[in-house]
Amino acid sequence: MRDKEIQRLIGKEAKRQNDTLNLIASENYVSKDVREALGSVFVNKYAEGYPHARYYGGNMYIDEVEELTKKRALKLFSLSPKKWNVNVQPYSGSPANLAVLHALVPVGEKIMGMSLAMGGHLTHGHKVSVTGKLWRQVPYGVDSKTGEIDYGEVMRIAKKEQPKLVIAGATAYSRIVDFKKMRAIAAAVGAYLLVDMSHFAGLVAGKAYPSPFPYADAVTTTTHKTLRGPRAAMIFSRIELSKLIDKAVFPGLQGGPHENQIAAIAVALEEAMKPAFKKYAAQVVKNTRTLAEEIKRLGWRVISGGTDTHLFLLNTASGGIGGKEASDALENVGIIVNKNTIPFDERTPVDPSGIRIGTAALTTRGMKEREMKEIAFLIHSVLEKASEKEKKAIRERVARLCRKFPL
Ligand code: DSN
Repeated sequence: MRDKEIQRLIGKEAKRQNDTLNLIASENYVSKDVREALGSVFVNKYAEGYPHARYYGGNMYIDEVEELTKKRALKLFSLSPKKWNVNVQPYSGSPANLAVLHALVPVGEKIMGMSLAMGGHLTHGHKVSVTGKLWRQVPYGVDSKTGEIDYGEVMRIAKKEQPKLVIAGATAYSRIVDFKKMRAIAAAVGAYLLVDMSHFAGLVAGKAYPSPFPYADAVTTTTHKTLRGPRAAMIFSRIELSKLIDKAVFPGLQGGPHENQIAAIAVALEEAMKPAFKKYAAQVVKNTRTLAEEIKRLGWRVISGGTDTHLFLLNTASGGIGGKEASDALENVGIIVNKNTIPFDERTPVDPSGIRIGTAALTTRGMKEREMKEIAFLIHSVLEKASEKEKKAIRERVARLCRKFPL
C-alpha cells in the first residue's frame, strides 16, 4: 500500500485483533473471501435502482451479484420466493429498521419496541433516534424478578397503546424470544410484527435459535454479527409488503447501494449454508452457556440467570465494580467487552452497572468450553481487582490463548 500511514494503522489493528480476546457480542471475524469481495472492483460502481431497473449503465454483473445474494439469502432461511422477498441494499442495521418503519407506519403513529435501557436498540423507537422522533415509542421491558420478557405485560401494554407495529428482537437480551407470543400480541391490536434478528441471525441460520419467519411480517438483520459477514444489512418481507419496503429503501432513504458489501454478503451467506456453520452456531451457544455458568459459579450475577444465545449481561456493580471500570480493567489485560446498562439500572449509560459478554468472535477462532472456563476465571480475577503482579500473569495467559487460536 502506498499510503504508509493507513498501512501502519491497518497493521496495528490486525495485531490488536490477533492479540486480544474479543468478547464484544456484536462483533466477529469475517473470512478472507468476504474481505476480498468487500475490497473488489464492485466498490467502483454506481447502481441506483434494482436489478434490471437501474439509473446507470454498465450494471450487468452488478445485477447478477444482487440477484445471487437475494437467492442465497432466501435459501439460507428456507424461504420461498413466492412468499418472501429480501432487500439486500440497506447500508447497515439502523437504515434497515428505519426503512421498514418508513414503509409500514405513517409518521406520528405508535411503534412498540423493547426500550434501550432494557436491552432494545436505539432504532426500536428510542427518543434520541429519528425512529423515536418520527414515531412514538411504546416501550416494553423485562420482568424485574426473572430478567425475561413478560409476554402478558407486553400484551397489556399493546392493548392499551394500540401500536401500529411491534418490534421483537434486542441487542442485550440473552433469552430466546417467543415469536409466537409476539405474533399474537401484534395480531391482537392489528399491528405488523417486525423481528430484528441482527444479533442472532447466524444462530437462526445454523438452527441454534428458532426461526422468526413463520410469525413475522418483516425481518431485519445486520450481516456482521453472528452471521459473520460484512458490515451491512438485509430486510426480508412478506411478498405483499415487498414493493413498499423496496421503495422505502430506494429512493425513500438511500441512494446507490454498496455493491461490494452486497457481494460480500453473498459470500458470507454461502459460507453459512455449509455444515461447518451449523456446528459453529451450536458451539457459540455452548460456549456462551459455559462462560455464563462458570462466571456465576465464581459468584457473579448473570441477568436472567443464564443464556440461550451468543451473549449475556453481567451485573458487575453488585460485585463492587461499575461497568466502565470493569470494561477498562479487562481491556487493560487484553479482554475486550462493552459496558452495558442492565435492566432497572440505577447508574448512568456512560457508567452503567454491567458489561455485555458474547462469544461469537472467540468461537470463530476455534475456542471451546475449556477455553471459556479459563476466560471466566480470568474475568473473575480482573473484576476482583487483581494486583499488578496478578494482572501480569493474566496478560500472559491471554497472550497464550491468542497464540494458540490465531486469526
Ligand atoms: N451496536 C450494536 C450492538 O453492539 O449490539 C447494535 O447496533
